[in-house]
Amino acid sequence: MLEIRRMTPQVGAIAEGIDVRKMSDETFNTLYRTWLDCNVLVVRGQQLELPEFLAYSKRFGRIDPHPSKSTRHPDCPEVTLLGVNKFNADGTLNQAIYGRGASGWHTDGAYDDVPFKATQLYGVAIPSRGGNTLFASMYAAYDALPDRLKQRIEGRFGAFVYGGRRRAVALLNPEDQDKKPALHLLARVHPETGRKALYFDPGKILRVEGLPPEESDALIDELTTYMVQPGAEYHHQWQKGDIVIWDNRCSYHKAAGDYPPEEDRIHWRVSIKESAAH
Ligand SMILES: O=C(O)CCC(=O)C(=O)O
Ligand SMILES: [Fe+2]
Repeated sequence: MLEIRRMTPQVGAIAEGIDVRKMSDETFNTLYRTWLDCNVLVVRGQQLELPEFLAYSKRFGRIDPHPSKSTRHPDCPEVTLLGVNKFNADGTLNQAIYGRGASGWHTDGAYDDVPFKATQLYGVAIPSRGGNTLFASMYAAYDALPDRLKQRIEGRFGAFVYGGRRRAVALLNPEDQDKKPALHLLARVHPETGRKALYFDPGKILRVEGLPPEESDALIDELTTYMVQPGAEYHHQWQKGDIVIWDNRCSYHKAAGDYPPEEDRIHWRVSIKESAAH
C-alpha cells in the first residue's frame, strides 16, 4: 500500500509500497500532487528495465534528449548515463563526469526557451558513502528576498546559456556550444502551482537583461546568497532502486560530488518537458 512521508516541512517526500510498473492513474495522481507540493519526490525500492523507466517518466511529461550527446545511453538517446566512463584513457579521473552537477546549486535546462519541467534519476549503482543529491526550494528563496530585491527583479529577465559565464561546456559537442541565450523571468510563476519562485541559476545566467554589466554581476552575486534557506533544504541519501524526480521550476539542486571515485555511482537520467497541458 502507498505510504508517503514528507522529509522536511517544505522540500522532499518519500513514497514506498508501490510498483511504478503497475500503478493506477489514481495512485499516480496522488504521487503527482505530492511532487507539486514537495518539489522533490522519491519512490523507493523499484526494479526497472530501461523501457519501464521511460514509460513511468513519460507519465510526467515529454522526454527530451539531453544536449550532452556523449553521455547519452548508447541504445536509448532519451536516457543520459551519469557516472559512466568516468576515467580517461590515461587512468585519470574525468572531472566533467565525476563532478557532474556538483559545481554549484542549479536548475536544469534554463538554457532552453522552454526550460525543463523535471529531471528524473533512477539509482542503478550507489557508492558505500557520499554521493548525496541536495535540494532547495525556489519558493523559499523568493519569499526570503527583501522587498527591495523583489521589486528589482519583478518583470526582469535573466539570459541563460548551458555553460554560463564560465563557458563550462566540456560535455557538449563543439557544434552545440554556441546556442543563443534563453530568456526567463527571474520572479517566475510556477505554471501549475501558481506560486512565485526565484528562477535562477548562477552557473547558467549570463546577465540580467537591461542592466549594465557591473550591476548585473552584483545582482547575480546578491541573488545567489538567497538560494538556500534554512528549513527549505533536503539532502537525499541514495539507495539502489530509488527513483527521484525534482521540479526544475521550483527547486535548485546539486550533487554532493564527494563519493570514493573508485566506486560506481551510476544513474539513468531523463529530462522532462512540459507537454501541451503542462
Ligand atoms: O548526480 C546527481 O546527484 C545530480 C546531478 C545533476 O545535477 C543532474 O542530473 O541534473
Ligand atoms: Fe542538475
